[in-house]
Amino acid sequence: MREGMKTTMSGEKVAVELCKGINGLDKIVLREARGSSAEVCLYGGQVTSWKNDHGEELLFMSSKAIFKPPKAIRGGIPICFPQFSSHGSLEQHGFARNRIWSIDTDPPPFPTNSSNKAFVDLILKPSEEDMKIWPHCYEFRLRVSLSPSGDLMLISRIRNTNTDGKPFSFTFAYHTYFSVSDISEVRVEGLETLDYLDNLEDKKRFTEQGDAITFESEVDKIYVSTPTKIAILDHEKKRTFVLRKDGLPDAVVWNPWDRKAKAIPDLGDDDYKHMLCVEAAAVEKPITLKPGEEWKGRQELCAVPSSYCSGQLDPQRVLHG
Ligand code: TA6
Repeated sequence: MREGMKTTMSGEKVAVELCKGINGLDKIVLREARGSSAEVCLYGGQVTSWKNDHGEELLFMSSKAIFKPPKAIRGGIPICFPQFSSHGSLEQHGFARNRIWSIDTDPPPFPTNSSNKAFVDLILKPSEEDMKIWPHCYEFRLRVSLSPSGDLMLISRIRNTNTDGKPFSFTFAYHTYFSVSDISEVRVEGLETLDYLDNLEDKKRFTEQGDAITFESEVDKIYVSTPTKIAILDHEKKRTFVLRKDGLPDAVVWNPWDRKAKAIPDLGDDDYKHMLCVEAAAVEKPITLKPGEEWKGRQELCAVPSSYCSGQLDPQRVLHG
């Protein structure tokens, strides 16, 4: 039996398994024959683990993450909807990550690679409580899939199902926490020379310098109109994460660094050294849907070996390969 694949009594390989996770929270485990896996918690519709075929965890999970509603799980890929950041009556990053999602037993036909069995379709609709704080009807369908080569894909489809003819607008992010060996030896390629809104400077607009981004202190930037591919290079691991995105024009880059990390109760004091958030997002220009209209936002993550010596890795090859 291949490592990582469970088999039923009849010897059938299990690519999708519903089971109990931390604190009894329902989770789905996706497994691929070569050994890669992913876990999706129904609470938050949140990917909480993504492992390669050597069983190495590729996403960061805080050492103090609280797997207990109503607190969002700090790590993996929280979903920020219907708003990114905090303004108005909604809580920071909206409420999708604080809700129990359901398995979608009747998903619309998704164009899918028929050989790929390791996927799950989830759905979130507003409760009566939600309608009080965000008075709109919607169907949020999320497909999480693991490719045979271990790539992780999230496709969100959000449809306005208002019957009162009213459009709604929202902002969105896949708040992805990448696991890195040492933040001071990580580079991000693909955001050079772009404009960004700096959350540490009252969201003032700046232009990024012309070289790869490196990290020596707290960073909290919303890059706008970004390319479809972004690379995150981990020196020590000789590993590059490639993030590909569609329908998500912006990218948020966040590391709290030491002082802010100490101020976040569900983040270990030293956790900042081993995490980097690079978030495919739609923030600068909210998305507006009329009743019946649907928006789709896709992100695909893969982890490739990289020979990381500054300047020796051809970013164009990584980004356009
Ligand atoms: O994505 C960056 C950010 O907006 C930061 O400003 C910081 O607040 C981070 O999200 C974490 O937010 P959370 O609500 O998950 O603690």
